[in-house]
Amino acid sequence: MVNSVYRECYDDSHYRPEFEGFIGNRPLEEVDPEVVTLIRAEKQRQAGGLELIASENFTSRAVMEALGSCFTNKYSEGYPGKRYYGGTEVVDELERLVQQRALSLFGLDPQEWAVNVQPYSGSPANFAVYTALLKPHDRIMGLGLPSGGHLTHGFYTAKGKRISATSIYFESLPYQVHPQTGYVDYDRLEELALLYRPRLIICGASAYARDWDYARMREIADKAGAMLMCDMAHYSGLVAAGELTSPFPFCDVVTTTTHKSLRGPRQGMIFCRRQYEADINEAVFPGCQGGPHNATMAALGVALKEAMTPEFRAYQQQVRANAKALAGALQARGYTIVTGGTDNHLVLWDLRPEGLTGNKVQKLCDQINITLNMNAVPGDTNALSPGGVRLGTPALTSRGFREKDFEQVAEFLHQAVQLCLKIQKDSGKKLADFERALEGRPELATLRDQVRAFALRFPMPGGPR
Ligand code: DSN
Repeated sequence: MVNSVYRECYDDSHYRPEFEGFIGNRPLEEVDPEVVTLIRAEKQRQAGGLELIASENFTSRAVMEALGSCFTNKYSEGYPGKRYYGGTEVVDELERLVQQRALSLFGLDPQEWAVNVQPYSGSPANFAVYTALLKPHDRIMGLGLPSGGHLTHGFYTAKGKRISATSIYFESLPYQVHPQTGYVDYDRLEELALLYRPRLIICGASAYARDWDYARMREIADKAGAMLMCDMAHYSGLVAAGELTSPFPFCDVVTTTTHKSLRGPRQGMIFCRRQYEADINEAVFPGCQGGPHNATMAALGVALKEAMTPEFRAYQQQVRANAKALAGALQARGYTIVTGGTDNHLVLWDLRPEGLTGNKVQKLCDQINITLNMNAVPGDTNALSPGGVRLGTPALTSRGFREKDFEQVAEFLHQAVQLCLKIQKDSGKKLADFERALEGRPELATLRDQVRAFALRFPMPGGPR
């Protein structure tokens, strides 16, 4: 029925069919065909390609519908029951519902744990935690960016340039993965932490294919007199499904985005032990943010409900099985996978033994409808021209890909790398020359058609848009 929700706002005696034609009720197709064209183009790009960016996913139609709801109209600075605006009674109910679902998804006792569901995304969530728990220039230690950590964990360049607000406002000494094994070097972290005495240690990463030893992290934090925070943004969906170790028993604070393996809208959440709740809430609002994005919060509520289903648990098991299958299929073709495999949703592929850099493989893959990103691998020195690529399975698993399909994905990647080598042989190693050499190559068009035909055999979640 057309506009049935709209009609539900009125009782029968007040409803007028002409309200449907009111200026604010014109459909998108009529108001902005240009944007519709772009939405269609993006939908076709997503459907006709292989999405391997480890931090991306395809959210559901139900999440999309809540995201496009009237909650977007509402300001609600403050927290349930304590707002700076009128008309917040429904938003209060929504925020409480989302909080309760978030705690219950991760099996947390509300007496012990609180959750803030207002952060706009992962970086603001992390910065709010630092604002709450630290004073400017306090010391922190997170996994270094070249080792797979996130920018907000305190990265600065080899020449000392402070890249993110975290390293501008706080002093940071990043720890690293072991250059040979690729695993987090806990022994070295302990040594450094006992010398550096940070106030906060951060675990969790964006490009690390192994589970974490949180018990060891807690032990180190305790010895060094530090608080322990986990940023589980990449793998919170796997934690929710019990597919990876839960950081909660060991940490003081846990942050996450909600749109990666958790498969919700783009937002962030901060879980904290009750003693930090007041400071963290104050740091989110009014410290770092204004009004929460309520439509996104509604969509997050939907995603959290979906994440409590047996289907979601099966999905996360498949995400891991697919990552293992992908790593195995690449290894079977002779390639090098950092740490020799994966425990989670991602695979870190070291291309240095092939004589390739990740940026070339990324450029070529863009031409053949495979989306991935270049990534530093252990021992890399140049962040702009790193020696590897990062591959993730959450998005394609949401389209129903299974292990055998990832065998085919590995075959396409193998062909891409072989083509890269052939083109690099003609062009030489300079990226600009390589990019020029990509133009008009018939082999690329053939491979792109094959990839597209393969991708289009699978459904896309999310509804028409
Ligand atoms: N940008 C995300 C990623 O790709 O890992 C992390 O925030």
